[in-house]
Amino acid sequence: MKKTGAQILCESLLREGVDVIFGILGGAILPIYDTFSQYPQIRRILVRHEQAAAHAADAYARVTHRVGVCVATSGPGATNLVTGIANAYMDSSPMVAITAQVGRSFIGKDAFQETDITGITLPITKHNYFVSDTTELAKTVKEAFYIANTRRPGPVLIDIPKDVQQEEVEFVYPERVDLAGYKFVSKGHAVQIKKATQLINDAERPVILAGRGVIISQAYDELKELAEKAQIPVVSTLLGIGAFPGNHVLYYGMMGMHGTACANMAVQSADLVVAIGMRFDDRATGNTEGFAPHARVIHIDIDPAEIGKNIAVDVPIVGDVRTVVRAMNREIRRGEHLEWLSQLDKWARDYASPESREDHLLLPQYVIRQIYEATQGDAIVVPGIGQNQMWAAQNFVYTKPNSLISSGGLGTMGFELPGAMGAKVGRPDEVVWCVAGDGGFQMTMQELATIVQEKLAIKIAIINNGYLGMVRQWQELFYERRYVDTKLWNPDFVKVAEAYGIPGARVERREEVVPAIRQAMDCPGAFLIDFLVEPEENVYPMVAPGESLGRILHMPKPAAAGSY
Ligand SMILES: Cc1ncc(C[n+]2csc(CCOP(=O)(O)OP(=O)(O)O)c2C)c(N)n1
Ligand SMILES: [Mg+2]
Repeated sequence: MKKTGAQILCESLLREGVDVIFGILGGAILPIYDTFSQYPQIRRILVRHEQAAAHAADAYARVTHRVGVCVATSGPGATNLVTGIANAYMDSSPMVAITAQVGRSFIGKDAFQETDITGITLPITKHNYFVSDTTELAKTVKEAFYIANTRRPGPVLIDIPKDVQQEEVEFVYPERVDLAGYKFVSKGHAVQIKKATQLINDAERPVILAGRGVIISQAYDELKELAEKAQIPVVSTLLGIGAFPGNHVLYYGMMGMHGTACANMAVQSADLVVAIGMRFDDRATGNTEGFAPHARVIHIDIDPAEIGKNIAVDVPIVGDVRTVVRAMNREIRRGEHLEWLSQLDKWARDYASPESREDHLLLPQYVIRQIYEATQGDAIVVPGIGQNQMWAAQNFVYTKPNSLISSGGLGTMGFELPGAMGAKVGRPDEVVWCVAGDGGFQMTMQELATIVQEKLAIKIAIINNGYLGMVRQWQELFYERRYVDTKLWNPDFVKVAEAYGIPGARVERREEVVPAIRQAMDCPGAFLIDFLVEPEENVYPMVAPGESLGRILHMPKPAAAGSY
């Protein structure tokens, strides 16, 4: 049967199981949007800026493990997606971005709103397509979805000229994809698995580094079995938070620049590092020269390009984390490591966070802690970038799998609000808390309109320190307190929310924190709380950039009894 390119796209999306798209339209994409009206099965979320469409699709993908779809018109619409696509690429999030292009006869003529978006996004997409032949469109969509969500997930862009959207051709949806050269192994090499299990069985001070790969492959049970059976302590990267229960006795927190002192000391003292689905990002490893100096390294990752990229590896295993760890568990002996674990427990006690230093102050750590207490961890937290993000990572206990959705690799301010939108659309039954920076919030706060229009009951906590806080912290520590352009004038965020029809509260004192969080939770719809926190509070512990993990700056004092 003959169909237009726009219909073929919609039919193909349906066959890929797409039930929601995030986007905003324009001239070149009008045929597609016009056709969307015939497909009410596909929910359209009308955003206010394309960056938000990409972040929302990205977060939707992270919470559902399905491909998130964003749509933009040609030219500025497409270029506005770029940051969001790069964000998804850095954090291995499966996404398909659909952009419109000017008609084929206009290409190369600097036509109105013509941009070479496939050229622009080449380094930040897993793959991209320019559809020059309408008969190729169905096959292209099939491949795009396959590529986006197999092997190491990532964004794929499809650029569709306006006249391709309008042209009628025969529609046949391919049954399968046939991509020569796109191969991957899930199983992991048996000999390597054997070597790894031997190292684990023989280790005295092993530590597991859990990354986002554990979450992507949903290897929660397998990781737990490995850790429990062999009694191996687990630390995680920022994006690995939620791979292992945050309240488990074997969990020692996040490693890296703002990781717990205990986690970093564990890595530095270990005789075996078992890195699972993580890529040794510099924020996680510190200076690679001094990284885990006494340890052999096992690295399990689906992407062979990650092996040996930043850290020399003794036993590489390329494969799907879940499949590999499952195979390893069959050969792992029961272990004990009593001495090692009691050493870690001692470090955890001695270097616990001294958040309670001054009880009368409104400290950001306290705010996050109270959000945790109020939700009991039964929530998805979507922070921004900077101090708020680190406090959200450190002070909320992520007991549920995949409950922290954060921009890690790109560190994109403004991710928080659209990210929370995508999370809520993907998991409508979950409580979603957006923990925003006052700076980052202003980068995408136009999306309050989308939240209202789409009736998304998101709870927003602005950690308002009046600063681009993390940058200010670096100025304080490394630029002799020269606060160049980090002080922010802010609007009254409660009034901003009110203008959009969202109720809110301003919190200036510690006693007001809990009642405000309660009020937000009791409110059936969206709610915004503006927490005016201590302006110059810093994130500790900290490993200064360029230092190795063992050199923990401002190691906090041992916690006073009865903190919080
Ligand atoms: C789009 C973007 N621009 C600039 C930066 C650099 N940057 C990192 S953290 C930060 C400050 C963030 O301020 P705010 O959102 O208020 O969060 P806070 O650190 O105060 O919690 C900046 C400017 C960034 N990460 N992203
Ligand atoms: Mg701030």
